[in-house]
Amino acid sequence: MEYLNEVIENLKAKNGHESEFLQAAYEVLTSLKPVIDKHPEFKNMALLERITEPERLIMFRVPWVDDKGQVQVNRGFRVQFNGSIGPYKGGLRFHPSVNQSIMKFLAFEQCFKNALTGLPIGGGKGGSDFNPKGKSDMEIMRFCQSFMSELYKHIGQDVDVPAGDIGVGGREIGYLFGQYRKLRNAYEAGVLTGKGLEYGGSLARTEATGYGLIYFMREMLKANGKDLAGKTVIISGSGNVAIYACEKAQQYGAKVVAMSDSNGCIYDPNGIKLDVVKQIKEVERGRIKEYAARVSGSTYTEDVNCRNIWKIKADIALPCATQNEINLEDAKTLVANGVMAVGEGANMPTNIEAIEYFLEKGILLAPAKAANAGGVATSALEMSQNSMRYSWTFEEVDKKLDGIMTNIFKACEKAANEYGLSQNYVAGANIAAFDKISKAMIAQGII
Ligand code: NDP
Ligand code: 2IT
Repeated sequence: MEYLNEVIENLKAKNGHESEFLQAAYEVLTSLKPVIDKHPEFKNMALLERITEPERLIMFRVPWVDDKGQVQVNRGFRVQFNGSIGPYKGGLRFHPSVNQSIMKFLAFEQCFKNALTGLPIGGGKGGSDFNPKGKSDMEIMRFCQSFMSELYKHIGQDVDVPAGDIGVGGREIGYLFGQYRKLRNAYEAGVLTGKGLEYGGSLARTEATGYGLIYFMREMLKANGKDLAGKTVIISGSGNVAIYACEKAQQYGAKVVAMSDSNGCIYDPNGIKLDVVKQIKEVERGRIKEYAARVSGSTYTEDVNCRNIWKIKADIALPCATQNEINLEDAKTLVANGVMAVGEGANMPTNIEAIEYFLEKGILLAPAKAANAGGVATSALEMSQNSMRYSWTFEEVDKKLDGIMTNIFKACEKAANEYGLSQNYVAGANIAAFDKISKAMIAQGII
């Protein structure tokens, strides 16, 4: 314990201003306590110091010209956190809140998530404080081209493979890939994932994170004698993860009654009409508010912090928007309203106090790095298909995804049980992932 405390204190001293990164590291490190206690040799290897320090962090200027001819400057990042089990792999986030702390927390989490997939991918993350909202297509394209003009020096299909995240979807990946191809003068399809189906993308990658979340939830519920059929579900966000989590939950017979965006949330007691949400979000790039105007019987509540959604009574809550969207107060409201399971589609959506509260109350909590790993796992399947110059059918990819999510659940359950922490899948995920990364790092020496 002494070593663990020492590492945590040093991390705080070194990264005092990086609250999200410290939060992610603290959650992982504290849950590794029983493992560290069993391995005093880790201290001499400075294993925990190395696992919490990125191998490389790149920060760069992204200048671009807007539609009015005005020059704009944003900040770009790529954090290459741990490459011991494969090329760095992780998404790009375009959101005004992006900073070094958020990039480092996401890259750190990604290492553990990617280890859980069982596929050969290391952990990284990148992005920019660029705000895509309200920008024209041409502005998005010019920004992506400028971003890639620097990023291309640091990535490659065997080096580092970015993909999408908040604010980066199929359109952005297309512009980024085009610029990479032009600069490299080579068709290296495996350098980015989440590509369009016409140029090397994988079937089911769009659906993968949301579907994977529900496959994980299905397994977690099954292990505890429950299932999804007939359950009432609330889902925060209405982006890529939220939409496909909703689709799969509905296929399993659950009733999704609420979704949201950063302006507010919709409530539809008759069950969300997903085709309407898809039209608003995927086609029109509009606001979720529109839903209430189009579907009778539904209501919309304006809410800047997006917390109102957690006041709606449900059996299952799926936070699929952003980090720290569930705090202790939200957790108490959810539990008081009878929630029985929480599935993290977003990265680190539940803060530390809320996690502790859920676990204390016996709520089944599916932790992000396990439950949302279906996206990156399918990205790795996209890389495999690119290497083979071949593509699998939707059913083939979806079946592999289902198998991967089932295995991830089993690995979390097994690791938790091994340390007498049954039903604590948060600790189980951290321990199972650490086991793989630490072994790979030790085998490769002090690097
Ligand atoms: P999208 O950009 O497609 O959608 C994001 C959704 O969350 C939007 O509805 C957005 O609302 C809302 N949102 C974003 N930021 C905030 C905020 N600060 N406050 C309130 N609402 C917010 O992103 P994804 O669906 O891809 O990502 C959602 C989450 O899932 C993120 O945490 C991401 O890291 C995680 N994730 C994504 C994966 C993927 O494959 N895409 C894989 C694994 C995890 P608005 O439009 O109003 O901003
Ligand atoms: O957080 C994540 O796992 C992602 N945004 C997906 C990363 C990827 O490389 O597909």
